[in-house]
Amino acid sequence: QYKFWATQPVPKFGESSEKIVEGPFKIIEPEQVPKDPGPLVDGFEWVTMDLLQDGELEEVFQLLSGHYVEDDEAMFRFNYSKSFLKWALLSPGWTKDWHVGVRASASRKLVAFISAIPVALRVRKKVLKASEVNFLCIHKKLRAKRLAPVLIKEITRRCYRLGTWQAIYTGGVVLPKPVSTCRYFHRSIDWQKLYEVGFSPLPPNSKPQYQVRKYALPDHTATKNLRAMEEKDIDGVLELLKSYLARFEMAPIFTRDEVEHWLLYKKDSTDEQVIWSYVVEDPATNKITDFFSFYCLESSVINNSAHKLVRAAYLFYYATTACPSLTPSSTRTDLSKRLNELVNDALILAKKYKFDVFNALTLLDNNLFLEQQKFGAGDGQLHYYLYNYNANPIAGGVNARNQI
Ligand code: YNC
Ligand code: MG
Repeated sequence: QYKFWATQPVPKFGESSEKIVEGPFKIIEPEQVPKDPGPLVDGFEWVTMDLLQDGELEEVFQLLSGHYVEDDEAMFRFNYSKSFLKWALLSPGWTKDWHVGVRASASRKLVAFISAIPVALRVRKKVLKASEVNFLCIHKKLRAKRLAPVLIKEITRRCYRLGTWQAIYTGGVVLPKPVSTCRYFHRSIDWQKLYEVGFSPLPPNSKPQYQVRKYALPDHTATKNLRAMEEKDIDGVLELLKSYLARFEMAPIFTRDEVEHWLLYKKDSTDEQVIWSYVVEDPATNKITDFFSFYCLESSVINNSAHKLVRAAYLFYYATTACPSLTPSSTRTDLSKRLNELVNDALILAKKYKFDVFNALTLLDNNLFLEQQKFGAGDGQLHYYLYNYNANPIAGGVNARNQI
């Protein structure tokens, strides 16, 4: 059981549930970190991928689109677009060194990948200089050969080499030992299509037309002074987001550059749009009082002649001043009312931009609107893990960017 993970600086299952003093499992001496990668099985070699080269980006895209995460019944597989991969992997502070590939020596074919990006991650009161590890993927023909631990050890070495001693990662699989666990919720937008691809069942005693009516949405948003986020909003959004996230036990510390990168869609970009962000500006004070964002991640439908892709919007960051910690006169009921208004508008916008479904996790204040906005619990869970940092469990969800 967990032959590899048992050797790593992570908590074990079944250890006492008493409160621990939080901190690293081990201190690594920089001079003890090997300067070169460990050995790979014969016939394969390490490569560093240059995602600024369209050909190399295309190779990572192709590997993931054929071999990345599927649901348990193998009906859908994430289809991260090239624009998405640039957004996710070329974020502020990125380094090529953390875009690690494995090629077959003879054919030069890319057969595995793992990546990391830097993040300042706050865990309760401490801020860790950490990495977010994501997009671990091994070609289907090379599975179950213990290659994953080799990739994980290599990305660890490369993080250590750059003085990054902690990491955060997420996954649907259970490993020792989650610091937090979230559930996926789904809100149908095009119920008929979701039914046809086998994503949404027809509940007993219902009829398709009832389901379609249940999920109908207005054509226009309702929140006053809501508009797409612009360049001039970056500082306002940064300030609002920072104060809103302060009340959660774990969250990244955003910089201005990160707000710009993760939240602002540049209309002049040649990339297709990945992120949609909206703000509410108070016309009296010109302050940003609310914002929300969602990103686009399509899934391939694996065996369906009518539909090839499901277009999903994922709720990303949001914040509102209508919350007790920002506005002392505001109650939890006010917060709930405001979030329902904002998320209902997010659904309306997602419909306008042709999304089929809107997904959210049980984190931040999402429990205040999921039911009212007709989200249903999915069967997927998302576990959050910290590497080389012992932390007490975090209830009610955390928020790291690498939920993406
Ligand atoms: C997983 N998702 O338990 P034990 S999420 C971590 N994350 O080890 P093999 C995983 N470990 O149990 P395969 C894992 N899945 O013996 C499996 N493992 O201790 C562990 N799928 O290796 C597993 N992408 O090579 C076991 O398995 C060992 O050939 C078995 O490869 C696994 O990106 C995988 O789901 C997932 O491509 C690569 O199945 C493959 O099956 C695959 O024999 C489809 O491996 C795509 C997929 C995973 C998405 C993600 C986050 C990854 C985090 C990795 C851990 C990072 C730690 C921090 C490092 C930086 C530290 C600093 C500073
Ligand atoms: Mg393997």
